[in-house]
Amino acid sequence: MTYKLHGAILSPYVRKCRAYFLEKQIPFESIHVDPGNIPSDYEKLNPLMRIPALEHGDLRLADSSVICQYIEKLHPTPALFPTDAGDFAQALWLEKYADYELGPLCTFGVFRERLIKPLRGLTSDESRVEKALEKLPPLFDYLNERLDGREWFVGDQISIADIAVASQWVNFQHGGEQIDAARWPHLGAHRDRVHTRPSFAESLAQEHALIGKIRHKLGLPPITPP
Ligand SMILES: N[C@@H](CCC(=O)N[C@@H](CS)C(=O)NCC(=O)O)C(=O)O
Repeated sequence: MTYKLHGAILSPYVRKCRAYFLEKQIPFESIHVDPGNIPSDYEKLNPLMRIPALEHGDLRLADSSVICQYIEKLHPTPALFPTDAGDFAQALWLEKYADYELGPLCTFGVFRERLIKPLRGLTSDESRVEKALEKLPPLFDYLNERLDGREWFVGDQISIADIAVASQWVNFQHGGEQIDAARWPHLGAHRDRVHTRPSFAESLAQEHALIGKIRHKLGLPPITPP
């Protein structure tokens, strides 16, 4: 039974699922769904009309966290959720932190405001971007401290926590921003560690090409990834 992942390449939540499949080396099919133009029958896949959604045989699942946990149950190795109860809870916490604290600022506050809105003919509100950028440093401090002396957020191997956090940095970058690695060195090194893994690197190359075209179309300067 094929896994069918519905969504768009630039979504951090779709990227999280994609990286998850790739880390586990599970074949899957990507089906493009534009979140700004979701077909009405998509409701069967996700009643909230958001991406991603997964189809697996007769099963239809919404939400990136749910999708990743489902995959984990069926393909437990390599483990991307720690087995130790405390580590498991920490990984869930950091995934939630990425999705619901970083996401609204990095993806919706910066990336969507600067790129997606103008692409859809809407006016970008730079004051919203500035507000998001003001709120981010304490979040960077927290994550940077958690990484002090560690390669991965939880345990000694990559987990859902690393994937979820690093996925948000991609949208931040697409929006023309970077984590300042001089101020947050552990976070900068962690970002590079995750983004250079094959589970991110291949699609990042495609994303950068697409972002280059979008930024050009919008008259924005090109970005140089770190
Ligand atoms: N918690 C959800 C968030 C999904 C989400 O917000 N997706 C955005 C795209 S990045 C979306 O579909 N937005 C369309 C909308 O809200 O109308 C998940 O992890 O899957």
